[in-house]
Amino acid sequence: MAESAVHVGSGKVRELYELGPERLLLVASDRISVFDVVLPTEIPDKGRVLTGLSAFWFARTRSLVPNHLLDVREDGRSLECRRLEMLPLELVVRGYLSGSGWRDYQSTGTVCGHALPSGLRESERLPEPIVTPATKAVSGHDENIAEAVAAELVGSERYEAARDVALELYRFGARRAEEADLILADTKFELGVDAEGRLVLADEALTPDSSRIWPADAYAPGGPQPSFDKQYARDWCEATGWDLTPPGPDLPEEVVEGTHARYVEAFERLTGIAFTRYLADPRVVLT
Ligand code: Q0N
Repeated sequence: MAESAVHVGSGKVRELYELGPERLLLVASDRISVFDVVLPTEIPDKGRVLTGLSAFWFARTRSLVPNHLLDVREDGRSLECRRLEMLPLELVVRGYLSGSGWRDYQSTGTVCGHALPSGLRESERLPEPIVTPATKAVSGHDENIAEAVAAELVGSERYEAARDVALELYRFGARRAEEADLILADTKFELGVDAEGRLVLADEALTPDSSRIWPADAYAPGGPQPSFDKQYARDWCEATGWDLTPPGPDLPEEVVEGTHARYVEAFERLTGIAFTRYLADPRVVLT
């Protein structure tokens, strides 16, 4: 008999359920958000791609940092996880200058207190990856904070350990992405603490939804880069003249199909595993 799962939270594209006092079930839907708005059209298999990628990275980074993954379910879109005490911050690692990092740099010459060389262009590779912590602001949007503020939030020893782990994970993912001719421009991690007081990687890890992934062959600093996974959908939405307020437009079949193909391609290039194998047996990513 299926155990009872009580719904305890929703993200834009994921749902969180409680499996008793010690475990959670993280379910990734096929919803897609574009310009921060969830579209009315779903991308088939998107939730499975993201779940499979997350599980793949959790399995391969266990020696760097323990994580919350307990099991992948047969549906391919659900992860059983250990319940943790979450740190009240997100660790964003940036290897390239993009998004809010680029905006901060343009106005202050720094990103979250990191002094950077002058004259950097948008999307340029940074001399070293940097960690820019953020908190969930009341608006629901993330707010960048200085590392000193993050250290006050969780204690400096805990913050420094979390920062070091995030940097190691980014380097691990960026190396693998490079081997797949992809650029992991930046990525976000969420960490928690287990009952024994150990730092544990949680949430999703190194997925297209928690990262900026760019095709390396089109990389051209000096402007924004196309997103490997969402660019078709973004371009199509923009071309409709949509004002970026909800609801977003419906996606036509060819854009759904093109976006689906990019997600599957990202999965296969990063994992080296055929997506059909994942569908047949999701646990294949754990081995
Ligand atoms: C937790 N969030 C924010 C799902 C993800 N292992 C854990 N233990 C306790 N709490 C959480 C986790 C995890 N992961 C993380 N909320 C609770 C991210 N959510 C947003 C909604 O979708």
